[in-house]
Amino acid sequence: MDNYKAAEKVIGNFLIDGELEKIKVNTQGHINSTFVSTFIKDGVRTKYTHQKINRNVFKNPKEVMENIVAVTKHIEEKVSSFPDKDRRVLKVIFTKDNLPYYIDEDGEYWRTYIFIENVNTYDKIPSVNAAKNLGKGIGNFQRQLSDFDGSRLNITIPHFHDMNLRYRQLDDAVKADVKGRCAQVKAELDFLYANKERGCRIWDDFEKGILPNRVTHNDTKMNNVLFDPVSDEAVCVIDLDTIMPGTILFDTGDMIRTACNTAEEDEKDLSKVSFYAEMYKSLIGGYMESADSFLTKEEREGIKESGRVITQIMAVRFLTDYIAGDVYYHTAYDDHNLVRCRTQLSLIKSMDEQWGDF
Ligand code: ADP
Ligand code: GN1
Ligand code: MG
Repeated sequence: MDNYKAAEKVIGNFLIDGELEKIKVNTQGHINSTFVSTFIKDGVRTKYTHQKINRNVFKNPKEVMENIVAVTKHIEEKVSSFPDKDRRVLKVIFTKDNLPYYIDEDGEYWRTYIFIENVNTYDKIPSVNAAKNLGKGIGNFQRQLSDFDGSRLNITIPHFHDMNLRYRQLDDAVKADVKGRCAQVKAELDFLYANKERGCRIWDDFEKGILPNRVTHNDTKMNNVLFDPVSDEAVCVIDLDTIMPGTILFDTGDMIRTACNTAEEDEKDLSKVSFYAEMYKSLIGGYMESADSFLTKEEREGIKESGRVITQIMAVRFLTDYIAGDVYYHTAYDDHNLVRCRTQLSLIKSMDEQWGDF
């Protein structure tokens, strides 16, 4: 069934008061199908986010929701004294059957959150102040979860940031070459294979226990963070599907990848893509304000490299998906995954040119 029609049908199963006024589509994420509804009750409008969980990516949506319910409850307690506590954590709306998800007639899993209003999301960092606040927000999020028992979490995507696995998936896609796209991406493949060993080090150090195992978000790209439109404070970290045990370097890496790029993730004009050193300094300054108290020496030493490694893993994953025929990420046009991969590679090259300067 068409996703919009399905959304219209499932919304009534959640515990929402009032009359449905409208439903809009949100296309910002690459994974789930997201809709925003507006309800009116006694003249007051309230918005909700409804998402069809991507079952190709999350094999067990029930376990995803168990994690989210547990983690949001934990954070809710941490932010309970804030005057704006309602926008500092995602609020799951349960179904009339008291479940955090609804299964539709096609077997698809849907969930509903309160839509957090009066916030900004960015695909590209707007200011050094926002960069600083993003760092602070991610550090804060890690701190809020520092006393959450990671063994309670379900593994929603096993080996999510395992670079060795991501290269094996690339190898498999290249061998199958189902769309005959490999000939076109020789330069990208050469670069990625030349950088393989360096890219695997963070995962390997995590597996060896050199990097501590903590509860991490694992998808801290900038548009998964909501900012206050006036102060630019990062008020809420969303998209909690991949919360799992990990190293904090997965999170520092993705915030660096997305906030320290002078262009968007899918910029076609590669001359616009470069590593934004000014943003980096501000981002890490902000991050340290929240995280300085708990980081180990090894974690601190790995932060800069984490930006390169997470950019690399995204390049590998985008290219794998391009070669495999665009089966994982949502794409808006034919070469979208290839464009995304090339942007990541340009960013890495720019990091390499500037890395020595700080
Ligand atoms: P995906 O996994 O597909 O990235 P997300 O959970 O990140 O899905 O949601 C996609 C987008 O929807 C986000 O980038 C954000 O703009 C918006 N969004 C999702 N949930 C909320 C919410 N509760 N309040 C406000 N905006 C939200
Ligand atoms: C996906 O869900 P979204 O769009 O926030 C992906 C991340 C990638 C990101 C690249 C579960 O994030 O791992 O970093 O795209 N999420 C999943 O933009 O694969
Ligand atoms: Mg997202």
